[in-house]
Amino acid sequence: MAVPPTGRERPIAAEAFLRALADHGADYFFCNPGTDFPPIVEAFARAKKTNAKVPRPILVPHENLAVAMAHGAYLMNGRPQAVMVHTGVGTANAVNNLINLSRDRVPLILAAGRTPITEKGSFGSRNRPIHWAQEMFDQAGMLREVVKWDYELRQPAQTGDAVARAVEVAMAHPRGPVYLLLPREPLSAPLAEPIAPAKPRPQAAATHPDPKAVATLADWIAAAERPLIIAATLDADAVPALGHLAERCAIPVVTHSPRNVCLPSSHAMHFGFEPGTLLTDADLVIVLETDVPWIPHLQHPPAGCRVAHIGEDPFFVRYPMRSFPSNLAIQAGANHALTALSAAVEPRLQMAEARIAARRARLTERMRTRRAQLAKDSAAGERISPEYLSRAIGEALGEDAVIFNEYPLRPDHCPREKPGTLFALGPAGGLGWGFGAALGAKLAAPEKFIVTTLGDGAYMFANPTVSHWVAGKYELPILAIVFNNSRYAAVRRATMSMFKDGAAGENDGRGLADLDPAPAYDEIARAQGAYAERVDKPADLPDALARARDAVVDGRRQALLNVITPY
Ligand SMILES: Cc1ncc(C[n+]2csc(CCOP(=O)(O)OP(=O)(O)O)c2C)c(N)n1
Repeated sequence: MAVPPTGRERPIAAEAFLRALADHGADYFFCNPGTDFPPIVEAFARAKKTNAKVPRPILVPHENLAVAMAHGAYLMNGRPQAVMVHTGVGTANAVNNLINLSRDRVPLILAAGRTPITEKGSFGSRNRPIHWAQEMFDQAGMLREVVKWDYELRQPAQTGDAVARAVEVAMAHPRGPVYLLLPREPLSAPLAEPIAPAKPRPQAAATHPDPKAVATLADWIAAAERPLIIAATLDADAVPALGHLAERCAIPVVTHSPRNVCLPSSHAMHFGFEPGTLLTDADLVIVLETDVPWIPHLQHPPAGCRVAHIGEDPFFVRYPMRSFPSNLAIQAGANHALTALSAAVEPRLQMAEARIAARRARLTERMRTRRAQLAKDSAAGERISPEYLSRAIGEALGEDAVIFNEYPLRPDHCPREKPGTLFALGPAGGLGWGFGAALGAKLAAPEKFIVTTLGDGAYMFANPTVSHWVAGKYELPILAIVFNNSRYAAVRRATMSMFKDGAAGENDGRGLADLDPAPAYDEIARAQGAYAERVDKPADLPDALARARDAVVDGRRQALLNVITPY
């Protein structure tokens, strides 16, 4: 049977699926197909003939990269994203970045085929040996912990409702991925009714804070001698609100494990990325959208210091263990919370102006020292240091470049003034994210100059052949900068932190961290059509960065710099 028994005059469920995704705002359909996809292929082919509204299909020959691309696209357009993969095996390949997206609260509809249910007798019944071995007792079981919802389509007529429900749950705050299983039989079944356009369901706005809790925190701010704000990730609309509160009350802000621009680098209260003595001397710490404000094993606020947590989920309820001290929790969108806090604190500041002025003077001095130290740390040396490379990137690429950093960029040395110009690997740290996220961002925001900074390890995790192929195929000119130290420095650091004096330390902690001999990453990229250079000397770096930028921005070519930076 080549076509459903009813023929082509009736739509099949796969057409309703694609149409519903498009109606609910998914612009792209990132996918890596298999034998579960024929109804999808048929639906796209029919849509082409009839001009039906469907997302743009983007074939990505590795699932992990497809999920990373969806993340990058979401960061640019804020809309729900769709990825579809092949049964359980494709799902398994997607789980690493799915964990990243889950912790980063990305509304992804991850769909997967399911091996045909029937062994014979139905349109779509099993017709390959793999259809037996690929069946799982609980395909969603492998990712249920990291999705908010999972569902298997059983009735073709329910397709539109299943997509609507998936999107509704994914977009509800805190956002996150959902999983929809699509067996071949219902997906290829004809529908009794024509496909009706779907109306996106209303989304709830971010919550407002409890006024009583805001008043309490405003009292604490007005009374504090050494307050500190720690932030990790903020929506762009909350950045000015944080800037205002920090400036008005002279509260230093530290971005611990930064995942986006929480405050412009030049802000007078931007005190970098390590809490240090600002934390250990504090009498009030405001933890703003931060899962890990400090590392308790290494440092902590002093006894008696008040700690307040603010966020849409200030308790990080899906983290199995998390025990930071807390005297107050405010569950709210960051923008609403900060705006309310600024308004509440203002009338309380009259009594505190002298204290604030003295603190501001102290902090201004501290900032002077900090900036002088940063300039020293990023000065050119005999070899390219990651600090020097980070500064050169910031200077060469301009303030509008959007950087996706998978670890190596030193944010202290690469100033970012505008919200939305730096994104970093999420808190779960699953490698193989940055290149894909940058490609997805370029797809969704073709007018932007998109850059990814990767360790050589992270570059290999990205499936470079797939990444360069996608960049070429879909004409996504982005710049990849590889911080090539021929090692997993993070693994070596971890070893040294525990066994510096052990046998592993005798080898400088290099066991299982050595990536020598480093492949010629520039040649690999060139073979796939990229503009590429290897850079060894500090003096050559600014011009090499400028040439690569021109290749991307003017030449509209993908580019890669293989920068040799021992660390
Ligand atoms: C999927 C996955 N596997 C392993 C790790 C553990 N890991 C964390 S950092 C790292 C090394 C990264 O190397 P590279 O990108 O070269 O950066 P460097 O550490 O040298 O700065 C590894 C293997 C991980 N985070 N994710």
